[in-house]
Amino acid sequence: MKRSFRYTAAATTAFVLTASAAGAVSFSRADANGDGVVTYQEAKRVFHGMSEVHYRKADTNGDGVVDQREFPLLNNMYDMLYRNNR
Ligand SMILES: [Ca+2]
Ligand SMILES: [Ca+2]
Repeated sequence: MKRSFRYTAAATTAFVLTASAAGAVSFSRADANGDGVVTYQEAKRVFHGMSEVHYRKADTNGDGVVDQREFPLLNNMYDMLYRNNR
């Protein structure tokens, strides 16, 4: 039932809309320990092969971690730089 699953997922995460629709990773999935920020270590687990340089670019306020507001950037970055390069 792939189709109904996709519909439900899209409905629940509709507010995260800035991340591109295809294959976007949810913030809660990326934040493995649930502390509200995604460290580079956590990011690597869901964005396979992402370099730290690119991770840092998504950290727009420069505090060293990616929070929920910055997370769509990380998603988009991964989509643009890694998913299209297959
Ligand atoms: Ca975390
Ligand atoms: Ca940050």
